[in-house]
Amino acid sequence: MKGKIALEEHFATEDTVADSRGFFAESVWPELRGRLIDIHDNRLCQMDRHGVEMMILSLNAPAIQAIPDSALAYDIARRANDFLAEQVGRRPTRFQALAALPMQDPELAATELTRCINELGFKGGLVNGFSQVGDAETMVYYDLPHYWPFWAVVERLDAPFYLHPRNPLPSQAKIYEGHDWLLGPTWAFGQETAVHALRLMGSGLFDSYPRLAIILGHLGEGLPFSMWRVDNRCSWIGKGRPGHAAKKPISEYFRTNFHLTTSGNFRTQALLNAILEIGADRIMFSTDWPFENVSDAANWFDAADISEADRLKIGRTNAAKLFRLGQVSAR
Ligand code: GRE
Ligand code: ZN
Repeated sequence: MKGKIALEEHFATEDTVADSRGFFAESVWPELRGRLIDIHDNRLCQMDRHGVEMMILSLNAPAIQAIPDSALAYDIARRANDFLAEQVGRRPTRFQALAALPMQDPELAATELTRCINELGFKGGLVNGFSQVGDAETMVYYDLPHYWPFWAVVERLDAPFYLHPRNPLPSQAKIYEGHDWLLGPTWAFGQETAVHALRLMGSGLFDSYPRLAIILGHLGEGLPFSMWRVDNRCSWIGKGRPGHAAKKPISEYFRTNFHLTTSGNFRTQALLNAILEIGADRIMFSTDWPFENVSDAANWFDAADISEADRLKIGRTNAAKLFRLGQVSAR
């Protein structure tokens, strides 16, 4: 399929590139580093070769979220966003941007998101899971009450918010001890991000801010498979046990406030399950470049056994609508 739009597509600056180093063998680091830093060369070739018209770019992980000092997090986020705005300005029909945000301080995060949307023309934000705040051992999740004014700003700006994975802190990763192979995208990323998303759903956040649009990668970090079971456990069978604070069944928020991408999960069985749970209107093509190959994502997606109507929605039009890309798209 030509004209695909992809939105979990990462780059790095010299400030943040080292954060991606530990995930791959040293032998592939030079290649990966090069891919992260590059915007207009190999990346664009890959896009041209595999029918990706546009990438909506975001910073690598965990980057800003792993900087406990709020002022420094703000500074590095601003520098990354300014750099990204410049790159997008060179080829606005091929690249658009999601903002990196200093979530350590919800007010600064709101200020930076507002600047990125209103002044730099960004299309939303992408945040790498919980933030370390004040010291390296503190984890803060965004369902907490002091984040709600931030969410009010996100809703007012109509800005889609991508909740991207990061690893749990080593002190919280006892379950993976002796099994480092489970860290990162293999398993720990999905587990960490799914729980964070469930915390948002169960907090009642979406009762107060019903127009929020949260995006999850990797076909939903396992959540489509488990939504019925979560609801079932929270209904009659869970009576008398601690309940969540939200008004509706959890799956209603999932179907109403969430969108998924195919990033790093190029499996038709998983896609069909996601279509059945959340609908083809809420799924968008993505690759997860440079950690995954554009060729793998595109070759799978272009031939996947779905209807051509769904391929067009998932490959292009859902993203064009959600991010209001009409005015920047080449066609
Ligand atoms: C990512 O998508 O951010 C990512 C990493 C590290 C390894 C794989 C991966 O940050 O997909
Ligand atoms: Zn990613």
